[in-house]
Amino acid sequence: MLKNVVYQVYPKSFQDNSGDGHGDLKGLYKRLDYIKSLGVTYIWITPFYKSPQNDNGYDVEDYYNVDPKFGTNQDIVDIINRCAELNIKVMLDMVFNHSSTSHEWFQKALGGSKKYQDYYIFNKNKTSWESKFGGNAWEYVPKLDKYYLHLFDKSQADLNWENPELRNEIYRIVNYWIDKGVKGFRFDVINLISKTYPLVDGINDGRNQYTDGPRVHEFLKELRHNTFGSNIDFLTVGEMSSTTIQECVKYASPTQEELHTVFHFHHLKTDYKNGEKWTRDYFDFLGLKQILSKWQLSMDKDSCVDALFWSNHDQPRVASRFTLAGSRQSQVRKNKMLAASMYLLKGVSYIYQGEEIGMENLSYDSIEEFKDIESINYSKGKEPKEALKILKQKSRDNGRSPMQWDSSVNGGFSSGNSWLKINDNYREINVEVQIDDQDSVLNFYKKIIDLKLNDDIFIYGNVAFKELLHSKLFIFTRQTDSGMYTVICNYFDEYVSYELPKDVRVVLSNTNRTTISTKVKPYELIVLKNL
Ligand code: TEU
Repeated sequence: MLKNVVYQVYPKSFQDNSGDGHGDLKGLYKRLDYIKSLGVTYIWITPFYKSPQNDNGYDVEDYYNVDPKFGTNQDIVDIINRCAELNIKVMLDMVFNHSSTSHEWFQKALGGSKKYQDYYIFNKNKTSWESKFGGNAWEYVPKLDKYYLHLFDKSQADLNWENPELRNEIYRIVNYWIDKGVKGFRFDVINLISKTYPLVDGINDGRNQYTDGPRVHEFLKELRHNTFGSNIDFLTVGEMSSTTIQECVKYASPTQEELHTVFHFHHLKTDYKNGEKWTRDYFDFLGLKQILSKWQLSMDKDSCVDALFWSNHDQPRVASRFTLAGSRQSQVRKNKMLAASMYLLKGVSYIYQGEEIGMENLSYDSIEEFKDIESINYSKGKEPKEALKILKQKSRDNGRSPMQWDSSVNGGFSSGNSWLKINDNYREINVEVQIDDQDSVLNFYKKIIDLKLNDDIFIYGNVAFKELLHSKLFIFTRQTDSGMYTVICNYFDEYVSYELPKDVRVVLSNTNRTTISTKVKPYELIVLKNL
C-alpha cells in the first residue's frame, strides 16, 4: 500500500470542456494523459454526484448519478476505463456523514415518512452544538415540530448511522461504484458519523459529543466488511475532523480492518492564532516539526500508514502559507523544498491539483469574488476590508481557483466565463511553461513521485528526526538495511550554518548543489545519501 501516490482532482476547477465556465468530467478525461505523466498511481476525484452545489458537491442529492453540470454516468465510466488502460486507479469521494436536504430520503422525511425520518437525526429539542460553517447545528421544521441536525450547512442534514437500514443503503452505494471499477474511496468527515446519545449539550461547540463517537469503529468495520473487505488492490482514506493519534491508530490499523490511511489536520493548524481559523498569523515552525514528527513516529510504531498532504480543496495554497512570500525564483525554490519535506516522509502522498506547479493564494480585491459557503458565512456582518484580508489568507477558495494550464484566456481552463476567477499570476505559473523546463516545480514533483514509488528506502525506510529544536532547519532520515538518506530543509530566507554529515553524496537539491559545505542556503533542500 505504501507504493502509492494519489493526485487529487477537484473537477469543478480542473478542466472545462463544455465552455460553460464549470469544469466537467469530459474535461478531466482530456487531461488524463497529463496526470499519467506525473507518474501517480491513483486519482481521487472529489464529488461530482447530483447536487444543488451549495457546498460544491459535498451536499449530495443522488449518490448514484453524475450531476449534469459535470456530465453523465457514461463520462465517469469512460474515465475509469481510460485510467485502467493508463494503469491509474480511481478513488471516489463519499460523503456519508450527511446528505443534501434535496435528497429524496430527506424529502420523504419532510413529507411525514417515519421510515425516512429515521435516516436522519430529528429531535424534539436542540442542543447547543455549533455548525462547522457557523451558527447553531439544528434547524427547526415547523411541520414536524422537530429539529434536524446539520453539522455543516443547513442544506446538509446528518445521516443516522444508528439505523441499520441506512447503513445498508450506504453499502449498496459503495458497492455500486466498486462494480464500476473504482479501487478506492476518500470518506468525508468519517469520524463524525457516530453521535453520543442521549443528545445533550457538550463542551464549547459540542464536538466532543460526536467526534470519534462511541460506535464509529464498529460502523467502519461493518462498512468495510460489507464492501471492499480485504481486497488488497484497494486504498481508502478517511478524512478526520479534530481527531487524536490514539483514534487514528485504530482507524488505520492494519489489523482492525477499518481504513487504510487517514487525513489528520493538526499540521495545517500551525498558522491558526490560538487555534482559531479566522485569524492571520505566521506559521509556527517548531510546532509544525513537532506535529509532523509525532504523527509519523506514532503511526509507524503501530504499523499504520500515514497520509501525507500539504493541501486540498479546503486549504489555502502551501506556497503562500508555510514560508514568507518572495520573488518568483525563491517561490520555485521553496515549493521544491516544501514538496520534499512532506512527501519524502513515510506514507502515501496525496498531491492536490495545481500544487505540482506551485499555484498560490488568490489575488482578489473584493469579498464578492469569493464563492465558498464557509467564506460567505464568515464574512457576513464583518467589516469588508478586514474580512478580505482574512479571506485572502484563509478562504477555501484559495485552493479552488481554476487550474492554470497555459497563458491563454482563463489559463486554458475554460473558454467561457469561469465560475471562480483565475489567479492573476496564471501567465507566469502554468503547466505549459513548466513542462519543458527541467528546473520547474512540475519536473521536481515528478522526481519526488518517482522516488516515492521506486526507491525502497523512501518507500519503506524507517523515519527518524534530528534537531527538532533547531529554529530554521527541518531534518529527517530514512533508512533500511541497504542504505540511508538525510533530508535537510531550510524553511527560512537566510543562510544557516550547519555541519552536514560526512561520507555522503548529494542526490537531490533545489539549488543545483553538488558539494557539501557548512552553510545551508535560503530555502534550500538537500538530500544526502550515505556512501
Ligand atoms: O471538510 C471537512 C471540514 O470540516 C473542513 O475541511 C472544513 O471544510 C474547514 O476546514 C472548516 O474550516 C469536508 C470537505 O472536504 C469539505 O469540502 C466539505 O465542505 C465538508 O467536509 C462538508 O462535507
